[in-house]
Order: sequence, then C-alpha cells, then structure tokens
Amino acid sequence: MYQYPCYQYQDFYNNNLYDTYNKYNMYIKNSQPFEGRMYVPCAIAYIKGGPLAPQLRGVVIFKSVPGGTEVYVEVSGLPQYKPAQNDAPPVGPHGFHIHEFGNCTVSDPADPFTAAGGHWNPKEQPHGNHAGDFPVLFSNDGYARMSFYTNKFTVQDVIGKAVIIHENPDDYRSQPAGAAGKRLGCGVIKWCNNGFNYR
Ligand SMILES: [Cu+2]
Repeated sequence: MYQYPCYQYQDFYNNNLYDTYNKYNMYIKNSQPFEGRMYVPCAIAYIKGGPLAPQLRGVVIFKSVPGGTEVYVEVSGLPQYKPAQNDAPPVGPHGFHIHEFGNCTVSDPADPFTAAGGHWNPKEQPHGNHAGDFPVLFSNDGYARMSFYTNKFTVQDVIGKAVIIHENPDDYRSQPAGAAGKRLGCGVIKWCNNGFNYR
C-alpha cells in the first residue's frame, strides 16, 4: 500500500562520509562512499489510530540526506475537518510531532497515548522550535501526504521515540505543546529493516 524508497543512489555526494547501510542492510558508521548503490539510514513509524480516530493508518519515514533528515508522511483515515466553534478549536489541520517516549499504549480512551510523553525537546527550546516540532498535517478527506526537510536531528537520534498526530492544529505558540489537543494516532520509530516496500 505505501511505497517509499529507503535507500537511494547517491554517488553525486561522493566526497562526503555517510552513515550508510550496505546492500545486506548492515549499518556502517562513517563509511567511505563506494561506487554503485549506497544504502542510507532510514527509520519508519507505522501510525495506528486510537479510539478517537480508529480508521487512521499510515507511515512516517525518516531518511538521511546531506545535512539532516527528510521526513515523509502518508496517512489515511483522518477525521473530517470541523471549523472552530465558540470555545472549541477546529478539527484539523493536525498537529504533528515527535514525542519523547516510544510507547503507544492507549491507556485512557478519552485521552489516548499519554504514555508517549511530551514533545521530544533535546535542546530545551520553547515549543515552536522543538527538534520534534513538525508542520501541521492537512487532510484531504482523510488522506494526507507531506515531505519536508529538517536539520534538527539525524535518523539515529529519533529511533525509539514516538510520532503523534493530534486532533487540533498546532499554534506554534502555546507552551509546551501548541494547544494541538488530543492524540489521534501514534507510531513508534524503528529502523527500516528492509529497504523498499511497505504496507
Ligand atoms: Cu504532539
């Protein structure tokens, strides 16, 4: 269902040292570039919706690129957009972050996924500039896809943390979490263990 290449041909970056995978998918720290394919570090989180968005499914993929990380997300089953009403914030676009603990236990069905903890914030920045602060996810009748670049972490840094999708938009201002509301879905970030096809 979801396809995204986890490795790529990179001989145009030949002068750099990379953490790579070889073709047997073994991790090599600071390997010398070699001719042919280089297998770059890649991590994946399978997103699963909780009780507030049971249809929500998808992937978030982290791929090492020069100077940082490319993040790709593709999900379906997001709830229908609802405009703000009185005191209630809008449903969507959806706050989207890395949270500090790789624990997607639902616990309280009315307030799911609190076990994932707060935002991953290794540099003790204000919210809006956390390493784990991402752009909001725009839903297209439940489907969202986005790709962006960040230099705030490497793929290795985020292994074992969680990705969370929220019910409400992130205002990038309210502390400590942007008033993004309840947690719709969660996925633990793990190394990709085969290069290519994901479902
Ligand atoms: Cu969050």
